[in-house]
Order: sequence, then C-alpha cells, then structure tokens
Amino acid sequence: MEEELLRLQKEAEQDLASLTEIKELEPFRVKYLGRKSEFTGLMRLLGGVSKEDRPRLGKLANEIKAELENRFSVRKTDIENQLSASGAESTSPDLTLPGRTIPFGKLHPVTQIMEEICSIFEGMGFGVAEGPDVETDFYNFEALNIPKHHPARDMHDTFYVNDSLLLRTHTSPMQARIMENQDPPLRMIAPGKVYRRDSDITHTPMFHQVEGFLVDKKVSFADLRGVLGAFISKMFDDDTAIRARPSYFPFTEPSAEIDIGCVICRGKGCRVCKHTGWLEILGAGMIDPEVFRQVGYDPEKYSGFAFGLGVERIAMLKYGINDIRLYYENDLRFLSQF
Ligand code: 2NL
Repeated sequence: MEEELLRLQKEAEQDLASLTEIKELEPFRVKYLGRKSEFTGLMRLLGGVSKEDRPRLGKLANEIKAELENRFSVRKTDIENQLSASGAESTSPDLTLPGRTIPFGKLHPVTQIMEEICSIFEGMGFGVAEGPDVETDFYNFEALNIPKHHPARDMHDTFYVNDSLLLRTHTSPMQARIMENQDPPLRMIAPGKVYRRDSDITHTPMFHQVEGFLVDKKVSFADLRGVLGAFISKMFDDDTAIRARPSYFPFTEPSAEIDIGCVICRGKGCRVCKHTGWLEILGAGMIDPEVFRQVGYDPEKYSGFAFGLGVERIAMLKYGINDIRLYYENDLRFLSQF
C-alpha cells in the first residue's frame, strides 16, 4: 500500500512537470485528483488495512494528496500567466483590426419636417411656443369661438379626460394662452402633437400640427398671402403654384384653404391630387373678432391672420408617402429612408 502511494506520487509529479498547456490541466486533475482517480481508489482500500498500519498510511495518503493539490494549483497559475503574457491565447484582442462602425440613428421624418417648418417661420421673425397636450375645454374650444354644441366638439373627434380636461385637438390653445398674456404686435407658431378619434390611411389618433398667427394694427389678407406664399416656396419648389379657396373655420373669418400645384404630377392630374392638379396643404384665415374678445384684445384696434397645417400631410406630399400609418409602425426599412 505504501509503495503504491509513493509510486503514484512519483508518477504524478513527473506528469505535472511535463504540463505546458491549459488544455492538459483538466485531464491531469481528473486522472490524479478526481473522484474516480487511482488515488481515490487507494484511499478506499485503506478500510481493509490492518488497525496498526491504518493511521500511518492514512496520514501519508492525505499528505501526498494535499501536496499534489498544492503543486497542481501553482503549476496551473504559472501556465495561465505565461500564456496571457506571451499573447498566445486566442482571446487576446488583435489591436491591428479596424474599429467597428456604429450606425447613426436619425430624426423621425415627422420631426425633420417639423423642424424645417419651424425654421422657415423663425426666419420670418416668428417665435416658437409649445404648450401642454392635456388642455382645458376653455383654451381648446371656448377661447377659439367653438361654443358648446358646436359640431367640432363632437365626442367622436375629441378624447376627453374628464368634463373640463381633454387631449388638445389642435395647437391653437397655445396661441390663445399667448394672446391672453401678451399684447400685439405678436407673431408666433405653436408646433406639437394633437389628438383626434380617427384612424385610417390618412388619419392617426395622434398627429402633429404647426399653427401660427400674427396680430398687429392693419394686418390684411394680403399679409397672410405673402407670409404663406414665402413659406410654401421655401418648403417646396420656388415656382410652386398656390391658390386660396373659400372655407370655414370657427376661429377665422374669412377663412381659406390653401392649395399648391400637385408636386407629383405638376398640375397635370394624378391619383394623389385626385385629378384636380391641386393639393390642399393648409387652412388659414383672418382671426375672428370673437376670438380677440375672448382673449381681451380690441377687435377695432387689431387684426391678424392665423393658419394651421398638418405635419404628417406635408411630409407625405414632400416624400410621396401614401399611408400615414407608416410613420408610427417603427419599421426601420421605412424610417431609414429619410
Ligand atoms: C386646418 C385649419 C387653422 C388656425 C388653424 C389658429 C387660429 C387662431 C389662433 C391661432 Cl384664432 N391659430 N389656427 C386658423 C385657421 C385654420 O387650421 O385645416 N389645419 C390643418
């Protein structure tokens, strides 16, 4: 038994000295120190050894095993250190490789167009103001000459939070707030999200608007035409045709819908312009005297124009997008094209 133990010790030590690679370590451990090793087998045999010899042999076996475990762990550390110092390990980084390129994100097409619209108006001296998405009934409707029971207040169009709070259906409540707090001359635009209970290929329940207004003494419809004409020639081509059609909004009188010559067929007639040669791009008009009264302006002293446009619609016309829902499906194949 003693001889066996010493033979095994010698053999293990020789083997240990010849270890050079990480992949040899585990087989060595299994062979000499594992649960099924020859060594463990010998330890089991101790049970059959005579009572006098058992303590001495047991002690020897434990000492040999502890010594071997110790040497093995020193050897293991040596091998590991050597490998990482020499760089031979395949996991060490190759510093000569080119860096990985990180793909850039970009602004959503609606955000891009919104920023473009804002900067065109800022270039004409308009200030930019943003207001809350959750509005009071007063600012969203009452102050803008939309009294109770007006068709525009129909439950089917508006998301109500409670009796007096709602999700704004346009951004003009912000303009009413501004007029209430500042005296003319004023020119401001209000960009932002608006909400309406509507959903199909040309409507989403949330969309973006930019509304603007200008108030001063002696502002005329010609000023409206001049400012919006300048905006359209910057937003689309310089020679884009424009026309105004009579329309109705509760907050403006007179009101007009502004069309541009179809950017797809250049006025010849196509599916996008429904063969009219014209595309409606914004609504506008002279601010109704009743709105001035609501915000405390004297309608005898001041006049002004206001307009509103849908950002998604402008982006659809500019880029030839035919389904508004594409903006909000977050499909990168769509979004990365802008
Ligand atoms: C449309 C029509 C419009 C306004 C919005 C407005 C009105 C006042 C003050 C400030 Cl009184 N802003 N907004 C005026 C006329 C028309 O929008 O079809 N928008 C997509």
